[in-house]
Amino acid sequence: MHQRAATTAGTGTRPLRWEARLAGLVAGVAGLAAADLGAWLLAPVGAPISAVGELVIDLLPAPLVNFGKDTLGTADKPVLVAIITVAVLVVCAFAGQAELRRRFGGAAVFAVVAVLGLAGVAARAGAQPMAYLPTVVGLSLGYLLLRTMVDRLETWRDAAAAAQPTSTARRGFLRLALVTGGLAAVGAVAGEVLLGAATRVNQARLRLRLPGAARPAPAVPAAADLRVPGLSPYVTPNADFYRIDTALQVPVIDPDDWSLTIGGMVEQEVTLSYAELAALPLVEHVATLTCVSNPVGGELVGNALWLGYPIRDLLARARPTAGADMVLSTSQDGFTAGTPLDALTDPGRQALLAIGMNGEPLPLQHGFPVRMVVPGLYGYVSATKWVTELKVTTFEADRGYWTPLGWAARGPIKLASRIDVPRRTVDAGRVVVAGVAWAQHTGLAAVEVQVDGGAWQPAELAATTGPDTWRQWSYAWDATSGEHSLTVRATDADGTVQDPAEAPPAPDGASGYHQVSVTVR
Ligand SMILES: Nc1nc2c(c(=O)[nH]1)N[C@H]1C(S)=C(S)[C@@H](COP(=O)(O)O)O[C@H]1N2
Ligand SMILES: [Mo]
Repeated sequence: MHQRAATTAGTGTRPLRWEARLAGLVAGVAGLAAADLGAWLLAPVGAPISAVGELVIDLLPAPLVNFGKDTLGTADKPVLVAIITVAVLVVCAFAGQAELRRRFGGAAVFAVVAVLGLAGVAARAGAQPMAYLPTVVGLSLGYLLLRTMVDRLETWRDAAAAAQPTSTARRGFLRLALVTGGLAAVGAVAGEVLLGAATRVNQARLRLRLPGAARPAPAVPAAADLRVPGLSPYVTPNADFYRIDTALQVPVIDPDDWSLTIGGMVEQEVTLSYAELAALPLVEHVATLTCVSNPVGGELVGNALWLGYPIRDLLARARPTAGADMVLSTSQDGFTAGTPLDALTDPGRQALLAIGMNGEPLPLQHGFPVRMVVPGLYGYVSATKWVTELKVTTFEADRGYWTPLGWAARGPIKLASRIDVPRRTVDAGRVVVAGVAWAQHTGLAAVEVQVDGGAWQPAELAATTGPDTWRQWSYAWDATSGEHSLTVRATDADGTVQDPAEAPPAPDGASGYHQVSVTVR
């Protein structure tokens, strides 16, 4: 460094050390901002600084952690995060200097920072592959910015070395550094705020204790699960439950801030807070949700135990007026669904304002803190997540989000069946063919399997909790070697046989039989 200073001084220039540090600092802030925003978008567990903070807490000796708690109280975490942030930015400033000294010198420093960040993320419970992306993207972006700024610094240095005017190069660098720095600072603040809210609500969710049900669902019969490898479980775990929504970013709603209003064509407007909802006598109900976009044989269907309050009881308080035939539910993010009023007031249908899913508060992406679940109707006309408003109205006056986009105003779920196993190659002999079939709210009477276009053979139907869920089915097939096709069809409890006519999902749900080709060895 002294040598460089001496030689550059000899050519009448300065080493630009502070400028390089500034570039490193700006690049570091930009990288952290990108990582935070990325984490907010993709996976909050992927936020590198707080992940490293947790790792540090884990690694610190307990007395030191307790000392921090005693002296700083609840400020211990923010203080730790601030220390780590400052440390990272100091290292980034040094990376700027290293990059100016030698190309990729800064990249090496950034790589070390990235490895630390990734180690923090890896140490976090439940870090999915997606969680590593924010750190990688953030630091890569940071390095690209650093390289761009150092390019300008080199132009400046070269101009100085050649005893040429440096003012243009200097201005070029400073403008770039200031603009980038300003944007990075705004991004960093935005990232902090958004991520902070997401994390806070996540923690509020984790602290929530679901109230017990006044009317618990009967235990799921063991015979509902045939336990065939590869067959969808009767109850879909939350982590595997399909997700469909129009939200670019999952709405983050603190239960304390949530309320629902029921208005429109009602005699009495009703408002409900989360605490009031949770204190009502709740019911449990197992129901299978299906997306209208699910293609024949598709995966956009899942079964869960829901905990909630019957919507009909809330509507009874509001007293819909004559002529109303639809409830337009609105989500905090603006999504709307139009549900037939009679499906919601029907005493025989458990349409719920749900707060629990499989024994947990709703996961954020499945509508936390409150969503609707209406057995028998596709999600787009019934299952509003993050619901904040119910407007009693008419199909004539109002339309749900998807209807103007070409989807049917009413969306009863179509009778359907799916083959889960086998899907490809099997050994000759006795092969278990198995899958799921659903006719929500009507119930199933039979499932049949056809091999190579032959006669329809009855499959065995597994048990269920009621007509609102799918059912597993299985069929023992004596497979002979060669190529075969397997087809499935269901019959509902009313005796209606599944529609063989192939239709695409739009406008009101796919139809046709699911068929798979299997190679038998
Ligand atoms: N707020 C909101 N709620 C929504 C949607 C949406 O886009 N936004 N999509 C609906 C659709 S199309 C379906 S199929 C279900 C899916 O619920 P899930 O993501 O919990 O599986 O949610 C419904 N509720
Ligand atoms: Mo859907």
